Amino acid sequence: MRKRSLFKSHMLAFLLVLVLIMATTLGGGPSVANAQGPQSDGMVCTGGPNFTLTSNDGYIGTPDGNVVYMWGLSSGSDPFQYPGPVLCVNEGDTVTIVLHNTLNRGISLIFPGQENVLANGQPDGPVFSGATLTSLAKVAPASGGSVTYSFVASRPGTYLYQSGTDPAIQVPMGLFGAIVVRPAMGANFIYNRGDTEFDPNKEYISLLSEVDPILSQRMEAGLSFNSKNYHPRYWFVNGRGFPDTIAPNYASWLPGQPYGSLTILQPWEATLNPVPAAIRYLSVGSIDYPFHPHGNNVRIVGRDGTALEGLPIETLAYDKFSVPVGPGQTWDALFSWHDPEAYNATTNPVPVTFPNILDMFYGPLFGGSPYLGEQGTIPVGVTSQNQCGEFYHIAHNHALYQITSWGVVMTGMATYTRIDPPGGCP
Ligand SMILES: [Cu+2]
Repeated sequence: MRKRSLFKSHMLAFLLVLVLIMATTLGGGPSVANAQGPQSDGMVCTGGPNFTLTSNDGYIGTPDGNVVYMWGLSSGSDPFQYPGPVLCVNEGDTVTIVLHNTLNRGISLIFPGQENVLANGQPDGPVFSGATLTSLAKVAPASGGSVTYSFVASRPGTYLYQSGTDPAIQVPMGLFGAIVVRPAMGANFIYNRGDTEFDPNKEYISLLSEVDPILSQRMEAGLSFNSKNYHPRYWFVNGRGFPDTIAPNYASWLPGQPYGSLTILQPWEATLNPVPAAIRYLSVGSIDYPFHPHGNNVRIVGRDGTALEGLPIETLAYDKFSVPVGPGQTWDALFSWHDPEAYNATTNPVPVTFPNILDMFYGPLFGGSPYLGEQGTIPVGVTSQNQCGEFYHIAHNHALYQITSWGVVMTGMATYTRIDPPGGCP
């Protein structure tokens, strides 16, 4: 959870007005400003350790203009959402998750990486009908059934929860989410290690997933589906395809897809901004996603709920250009953006001649200037530049056919990183 100072609240109110003006000017497209709601960017925690997850069906919007039928898990009586909420707990908590099932089939939850999971107070495990495996965990029966799962969150890190019943159907249909276990060392660390410290105001998550719209269509129609025919056409970060990924959390035009993934940073600086952001990568996909953060390497400090360390205190953390997030994996990364050249219009100008502004073509996210924190002249026919001369760069899956949406290119599993000038956007 974030703290907001009074000053920041005022700044947010001002930015909100700015966003509304921008949204009006731009015709209501996705806004990227960090100004909507109590937590417009970053990982949204649902606090525990006692949770109720309710399965619902609903619809998501995709960047090609399609609307796709999905299943999802919501907190308590919240409406349908995709993906499920991020469950945040502390190391050592006894976590209780009551699963309420409103779908017309039995479902269950498994918790990869958690040990000694109980279901209704009894050790959980695979369920058989005769010799046939019917579920990997105790089932909440169709149309109103419940199961209470519990476990002790004994190890800090990033984990998945997902359906353990007919998972080849139920996971791609949307029954999954993330669990974050905070270490005893503090909520500004990923693990109980000093070198996993991050800025708690810059905590991000990229939960990667995919959807086969034919599977969805057949589930909506009550038909069977042969998984041999599985063929995903949509790829998502936190349940959205680009450019919806850069819209704020809880964007009003994405009611079933509450989580954005725009990362907002300021340049690393030794005294003013020395602590990196955290980005937690997870995948429920069917193949590896080679996710490329751009702008800098990330520093990998954990994998699958395990700190990268030797004995006794040696770090095994390492820098990575591209993060190949495999099915079911989680990767914990630290990320800073550096400005080594420190180009400045007066003290350190870029040593090339810029093209004439009349020869340039650019969108509303470009500040019109190559210098961080400066805005150029607005050319004829352009109604706005960006907020304060901030930079944007892409962060995306490098399997480029997966930054599409049923063939529409430059959509799908991609998002942006936003670099504000030092001190933030005024
Ligand atoms: Cu790239």
